[in-house]
Amino acid sequence: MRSCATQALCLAAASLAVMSAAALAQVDLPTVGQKDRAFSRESLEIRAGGSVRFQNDDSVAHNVVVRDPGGATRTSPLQRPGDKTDIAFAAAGEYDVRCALHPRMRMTVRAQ
Ligand SMILES: [Cu+2]
Repeated sequence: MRSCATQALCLAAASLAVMSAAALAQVDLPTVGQKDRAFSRESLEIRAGGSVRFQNDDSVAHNVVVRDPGGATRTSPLQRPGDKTDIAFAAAGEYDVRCALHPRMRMTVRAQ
């Protein structure tokens, strides 16, 4: 037994659900810009398990090197101007975030 009155309504409801999920994913991610060889903020607090979008708004390439609370390091692919990279912060704790190409680019993500 279908809950939709017609197949057309079912399809409309399904596509709306997909669109809103995609829209939420876009809106919900906190974003950190990379511009003038600096991160757009010095620190950011998020929920543990959340992701952060790093967006290269600069005219040069960057990357994102994340040191986890346990000391393990993750390095993103090279980000060319305009590239966006989503990085997950699974465990609660403080993460040191840097760019390997520009040692002065540093910030902290606190997940709780
Ligand atoms: Cu950089």
